[in-house]
Amino acid sequence: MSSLLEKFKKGLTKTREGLVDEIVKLVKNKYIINDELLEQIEEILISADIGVETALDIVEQLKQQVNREGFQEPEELVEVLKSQLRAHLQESGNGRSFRAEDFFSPTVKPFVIMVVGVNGTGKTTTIAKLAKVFHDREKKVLLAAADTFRAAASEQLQVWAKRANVDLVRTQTGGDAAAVAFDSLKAAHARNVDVVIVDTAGRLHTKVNLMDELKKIQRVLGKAQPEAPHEVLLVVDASTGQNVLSQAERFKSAVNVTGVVVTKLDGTAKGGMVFTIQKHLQLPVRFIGLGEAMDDLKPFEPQTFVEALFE
Ligand SMILES: Nc1nc2c(ncn2[C@@H]2O[C@H](COP(=O)(O)OP(=O)(O)OP(=O)(O)O)[C@@H](O)[C@H]2O)c(=O)[nH]1
Ligand SMILES: [Mg+2]
Repeated sequence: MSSLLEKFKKGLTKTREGLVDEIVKLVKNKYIINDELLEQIEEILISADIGVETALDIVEQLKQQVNREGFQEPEELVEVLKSQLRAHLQESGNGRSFRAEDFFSPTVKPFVIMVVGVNGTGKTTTIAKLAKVFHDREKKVLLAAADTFRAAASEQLQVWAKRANVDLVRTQTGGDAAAVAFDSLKAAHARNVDVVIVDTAGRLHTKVNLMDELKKIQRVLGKAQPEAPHEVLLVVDASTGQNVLSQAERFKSAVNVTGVVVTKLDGTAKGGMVFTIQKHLQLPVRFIGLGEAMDDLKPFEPQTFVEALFE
């Protein structure tokens, strides 16, 4: 078995227990496939945060397939469900397949990544994890501590930078976040840096002035280097619930979000969130967080994700 599958399986234990194990338990105790059974499956899907619309969609397709192919045994539904879930993940998310290989071997230099999201979702740790992967691939990385808002934020990033063995540009708390972003790109050009990752302060998506600051950071990066930032990653906590949609819409309208990182999947049974994001946001999930350790951030692979839930 591939190590990625192993990692996904371990990190998705809670979602597997709350979703697939529940459904398997349910169908084992039933003798016929009827509306009641399908409704119960629907409820389980919704409770795993797959989203009402997607859950209804999946159950409708289950129904059609049952009628078409004449399934009799409730247990036969599990395989059908698996292929439905796989199809849903692959069809959505903008249809673009994400190749981590390309992401970690960028052709532009410096490759500029800006990381945004509400408070505490895991932005700074995600940056550290990404920095380590780039560093391990012998890319020269520079981190920009453009979270000048929270006291101790840049110290936190400094600790991570040391651990990942990469450089950092910072200023004092309360300093100008956009200036840090600008300076980091200037430094990157001067120091022949391959990858710049810009950390930003966590902010409530409803705070207009803070969202304006993000716009400014994005604009300033573009001034220091045309086309930058090349990636704007929105980091969301997997346990957020359906509120993730309004969060993401606000961030999308402020900055040019290119992809999503779903963190803390290891801590929740609500990993169905990934389906919600791919379906409703027209944004690809790029990475998922499966724990707090440095190598717990993994590229999102729909196929492996579904496989891990069913094994
Ligand atoms: N279990 C688990 N914890 C995670 C994961 N990602 C981040 N965390 C934890 O979430 C907490 C917050 O992480 P930070 O990286 O500081 O979050 P942040 O978004 O930078 O927070 P602010 O800068 O305050 O907005 C830390 O305790 C992390 O260890 C994950 O995938 N799994
Ligand atoms: Mg942070």
